Amino acid sequence: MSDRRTTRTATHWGVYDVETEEDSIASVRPWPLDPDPSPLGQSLDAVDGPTRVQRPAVRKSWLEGGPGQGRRGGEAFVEVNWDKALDLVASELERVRRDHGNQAIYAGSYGWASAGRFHHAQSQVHRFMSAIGGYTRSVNSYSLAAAEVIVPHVVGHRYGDVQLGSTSLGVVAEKTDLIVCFGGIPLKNAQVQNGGQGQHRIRDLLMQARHNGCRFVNVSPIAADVDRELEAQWLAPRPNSDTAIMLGLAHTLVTEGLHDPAFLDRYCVGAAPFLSYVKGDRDGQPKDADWAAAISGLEAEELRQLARQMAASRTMLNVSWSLQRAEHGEQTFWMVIVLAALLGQIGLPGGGFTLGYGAVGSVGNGAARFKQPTLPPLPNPVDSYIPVARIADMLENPGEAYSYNGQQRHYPDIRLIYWAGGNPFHHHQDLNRLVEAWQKPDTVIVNEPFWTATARHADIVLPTTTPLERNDLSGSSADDFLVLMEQALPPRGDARNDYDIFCGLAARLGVLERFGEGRNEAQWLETIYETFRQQSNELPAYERFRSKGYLQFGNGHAGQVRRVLFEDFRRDPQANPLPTPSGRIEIWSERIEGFKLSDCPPHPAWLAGEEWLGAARANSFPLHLLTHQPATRLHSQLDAGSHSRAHKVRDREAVLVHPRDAEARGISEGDIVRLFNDRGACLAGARLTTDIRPGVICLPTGAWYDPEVPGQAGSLDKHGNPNVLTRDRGTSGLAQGSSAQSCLVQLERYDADAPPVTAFVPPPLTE
Ligand SMILES: Nc1nc2c(c(=O)[nH]1)N[C@H]1C(S)=C(S)[C@@H](COP(=O)(O)OP(=O)(O)OC[C@H]3O[C@@H](n4cnc5c(=O)[nH]c(N)nc54)[C@H](O)[C@@H]3O)O[C@H]1N2
Ligand SMILES: Nc1nc2c(c(=O)[nH]1)N[C@H]1C(S)=C(S)[C@@H](COP(=O)(O)OP(=O)(O)OC[C@H]3O[C@@H](n4cnc5c(=O)[nH]c(N)nc54)[C@H](O)[C@@H]3O)O[C@H]1N2
Ligand SMILES: [Mo]
Repeated sequence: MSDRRTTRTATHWGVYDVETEEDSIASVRPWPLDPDPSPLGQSLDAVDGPTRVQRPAVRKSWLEGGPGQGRRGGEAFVEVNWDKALDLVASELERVRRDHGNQAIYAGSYGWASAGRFHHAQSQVHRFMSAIGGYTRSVNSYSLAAAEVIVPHVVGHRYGDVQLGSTSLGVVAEKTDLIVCFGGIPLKNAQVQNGGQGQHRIRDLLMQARHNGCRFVNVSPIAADVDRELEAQWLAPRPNSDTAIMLGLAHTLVTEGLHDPAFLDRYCVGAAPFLSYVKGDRDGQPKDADWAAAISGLEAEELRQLARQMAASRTMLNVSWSLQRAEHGEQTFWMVIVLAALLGQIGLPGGGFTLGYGAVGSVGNGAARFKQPTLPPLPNPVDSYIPVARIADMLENPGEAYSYNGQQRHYPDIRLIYWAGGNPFHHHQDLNRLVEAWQKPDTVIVNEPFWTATARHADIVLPTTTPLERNDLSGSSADDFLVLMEQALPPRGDARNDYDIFCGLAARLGVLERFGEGRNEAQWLETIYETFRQQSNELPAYERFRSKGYLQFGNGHAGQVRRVLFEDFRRDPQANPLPTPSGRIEIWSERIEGFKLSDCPPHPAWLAGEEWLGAARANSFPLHLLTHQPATRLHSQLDAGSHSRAHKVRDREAVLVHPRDAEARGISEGDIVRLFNDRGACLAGARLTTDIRPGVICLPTGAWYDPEVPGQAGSLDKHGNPNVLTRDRGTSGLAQGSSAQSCLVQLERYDADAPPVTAFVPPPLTE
């Protein structure tokens, strides 16, 4: 008897109709409303792989000897029943709270989790932790930390509001002559939007611009960062040199009288001292095109011409987020705003700057802005936080001082880590350092559907459902859709929803009423929807939404909103000042000057880093390693799924290498290669391409970390996780963001017998 049925689910990369038969997936099809669906959905088949955590599991020596015993990452796990697992977790939470206080619990739990907004793991874990007295949290993101801190100093608004206010690509398509993209507009990234996206429209909007004659310039080490069909001019600089390039462009504008002094006068402060820096009045070094060419490896004449074209056109400047995920990453985002100010087109349709077209699917997508439903948070009684990417620093150095956005702060002493919905052994830099730092706390608890590297480095692993095993609502405040997610499959193994896990813990700790408010899944979905509905009487009642299965805002015409960033400010800067101290764009920031940071001066500046092709370190490690977002998955999610695996090279992640660099090392297409530096080493599969600047290689993030000797720092990663190579240092004392894109390595052919990839084989389990 066949029992085929079709249900609808939503992911961060789109909406899919999932056909099931006998409780397993028969097919996955994009829903009909998406004009340009992402193939990532095919990897949903990973939900039935061997990597699923079937039952609660406790690391052997933790179970036998108690908190702090043994070593994380290499031991067998003992499977236990739910009652036992929840009792252990509850009593350990109780012990740590009593003996060390709630700030000793680190539950920042950074990560992307699932698109569903009720079962959103971070919302769940944070609500639960607040209910039991609070936790140390994290601030800012791996994505954008430097931007999140610098942008408010420059234009006053929160970074997220600047992003939501980005000039619509529909306006660009009509008005822009020239779009200069530092780091491109990678369509591989626009597949994704946190919370989901009903329609992928970025490709179409960019094609409209091209058809209307807009010219694209791709300033990036990788040609494919702008889609071929857009016929971009490709300028391939050394990575991390963008601030110097922009300064060189600024110099040409100013010395040739092509800039807009009236704009600087009326809308900015601090132009004079900045321009004196550009001209080299103080240090004797004009930041001219020749200077920028020597740093970036581009041609000086190319830069001069580009500056002249920019001044002669309606020009949009775009920066990819990767530019600020680097040493001194604050400078590139500050500088692009200043370069746009020199051109004087900020606030004009199709001119100015955008911080991240293409980085995710929503930037410039012209969506109506509804605040999406969320599980209501509870106030966190503990005021303790770290900048998110400083986790290893925190674990290693409790009590130590560090600077962050003008403050002197101290790291808390963490005794217990609780993670739900993220994968630090994917996302953090210098994993060999993390393997050690992660041994410090007494206890690590992880809720996970899969045996990820983070689950393997836990003491207690609680198996959770995937979105296909529950009902939910998906939506993003930057998208035009709200989608009902239907349960397609029964829970796998003994998996439970994060919500039910936290209800079980809350009951044991006496806060069930406060955490769960007596509601089940169905009641929460309705409650959350009803709260969402209060923002507009345009929105239908819950039952109507449920029977249709989705909502589309903007009267069915998605993506029609025409925004122009800072249009009001430009029209009348007195009536609509920016919320900066001066009310204007701060080319010079007195606030930042007051912070007295050697690595973040009061105006944007070129500061050479320790790890780029111009650094002394390049003598030992001559290749710049970029670790961009994977085209074939979202971060580490569903790496075991069919779509991600189909793109590996002999089971390893593919590293892009220029034929010239390959030839010098005797490497051919498809060879297994070893990437290494003084922090670590990994294997990968060579993919040769002239689409990358020589001297630069690129290994995408997200191949599951797979050390030859689990639990041992410095062990060879067999699979191709680039974070065994990346540096774990803050962007600067201002933002302390991730600087993953500043990384030098060496590369060689791997002639030994390559050890098989075991990332998708669960750790040893006993009863
Ligand atoms: N070298 C380098 N490193 C980087 C970057 C880079 O550019 N270079 N980029 C960084 C960036 S921008 C980011 S955002 C991070 C991303 O890092 P993460 O967001 O941590 O990566 P994900 O793989 O999305 O991890 C999500 C985890 O949640 C789990 N999960 C999914 N649904 C559920 C659920 O319902 N419940 C529970 N409990 N778990 C669930 C998934 O199985 C997965 O393990 O990586 C960062 N790391
Ligand atoms: N398919 C897919 N899409 C995603 C994600 C994913 O995991 N998979 N993750 C999402 C997330 S969490 C985020 S934060 C965004 C991130 O969005 P971004 O940070 O913009 O993405 P990246 O892919 O890291 O970088 C884009 C390109 O920048 C170029 N680049 C790197 N360094 C430099 C440099 O120094 N100078 C110049 N000029 N170019 C440089 C690289 O060639 C790279 O391909 O992507 C989102 N989209
Ligand atoms: Mo991100």
